[in-house]
Amino acid sequence: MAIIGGGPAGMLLSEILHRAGIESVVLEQRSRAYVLSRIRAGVLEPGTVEVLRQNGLGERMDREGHAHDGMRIVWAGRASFFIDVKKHVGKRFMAYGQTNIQEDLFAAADRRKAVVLDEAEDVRPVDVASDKPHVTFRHRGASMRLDCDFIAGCDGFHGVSRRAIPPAVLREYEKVYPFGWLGILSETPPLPEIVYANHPRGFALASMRSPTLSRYYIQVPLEDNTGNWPDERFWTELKARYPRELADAIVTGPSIEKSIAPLRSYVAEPMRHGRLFLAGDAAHIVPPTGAKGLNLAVSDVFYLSRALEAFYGRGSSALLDGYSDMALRRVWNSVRISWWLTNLLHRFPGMSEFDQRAQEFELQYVSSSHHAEAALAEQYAGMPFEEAA
Ligand code: RFL
Ligand code: PHB
Repeated sequence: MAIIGGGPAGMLLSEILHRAGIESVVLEQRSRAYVLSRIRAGVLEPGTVEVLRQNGLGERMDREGHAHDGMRIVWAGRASFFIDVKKHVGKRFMAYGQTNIQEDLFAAADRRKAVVLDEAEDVRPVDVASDKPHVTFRHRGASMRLDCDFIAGCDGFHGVSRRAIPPAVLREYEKVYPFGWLGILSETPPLPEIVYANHPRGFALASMRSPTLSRYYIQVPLEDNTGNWPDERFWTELKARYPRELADAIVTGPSIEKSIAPLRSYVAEPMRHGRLFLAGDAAHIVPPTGAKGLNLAVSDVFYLSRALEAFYGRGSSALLDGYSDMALRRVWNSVRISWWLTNLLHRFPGMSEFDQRAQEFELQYVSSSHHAEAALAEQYAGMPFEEAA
């Protein structure tokens, strides 16, 4: 297997395949230090936690991660409400940073002496629709060619793999939102729960990485930049979006990371072309509101590795042939709930009084209906993986 991209999708695929006796080479364009410096996801669905545990990656997560029963939503001037995932789904999810998962994956790869070529340049999947695909690239100044049975495109939204699917075959579905999230990481104790806020000043989110590391986000205009947001201004704005008792409980301190991410929904179909299989952000992007991106990368990799194991173990291509459809069913569930939560919780520029009122009453409904809460809890926890059948 050639795996393009050494983010969580590519490294996890390589790990699971190795455990099944299938060898791979990972080609990553950045340095390891750069990959580890990206601060991203923090919330793991129960299914993701299970996949990591089953593949020998659960030890540190279970020690350092923080299990949660649900998440809280607050909105201007009203009482907050708790979406109880544990009660409705019987499972807990986990706050554990993507950076930690990436470290755990590199450590596991080092232990098995995996071939992970970083700073690989000009990586190109070639002849993906033939029986003899290969990948060309440059590494430490040398031109290289990697012949393989299959190519996994795990190179994120800006990667090259998706572009190897001919335009006549590729269908793209996209929605760009008119705002971004400004996120900060700070060495301060977090609030005990993950709390999403809808406020006239805009959306806010309180999350965590560890008992001493907090992650907060606020909605900002797309054209904004971090230079406009010295720490003091960030904390004042964040607190203004939470009710008094929560604002008072937020512990402030210097930020150790600050960045703005645009929000987008995007799906590429199909996720397979010939011997090329896409997984993770290479095939789809969701706005972070549902905390789904990394979890989808893990479910894609779960389906793809299972299909490859069936191919090499039993000579059956049925799961490889069904990979795109099966992965996309789960992808669209997460795309839909992320879009819905984004609409529910943000203030959109140009929102009419009607839109505003409809949003308020939708929040009212979710907070007062057992059925609405159960539906949100089920989707926040993530739909179960499909059987191989
Ligand atoms: P990645 O992580 O982008 O990794 C792709 C890797 O491919 C490399 N690459 C190439 N390599 C070789 N040749 C090329 N031409 C290449 N082009 C790119 C890149 O350097 C990189 O190392 O994709 P992957 O592995 O699919 O993983 C996806 C996740 O990273 C992403 O979905 C999540 O971070 C999204 N996300 C969240 N997901 C969750 O499940 N829960 C969350 O709480 C959550 N919060 C978030 C998020 C993403 C955020 N940002 C900044 C986008 C919060 C934020 C703010
Ligand atoms: C995070 O902790 O980074 C986080 C939590 C929940 C989200 C998105 C990001 O919906």
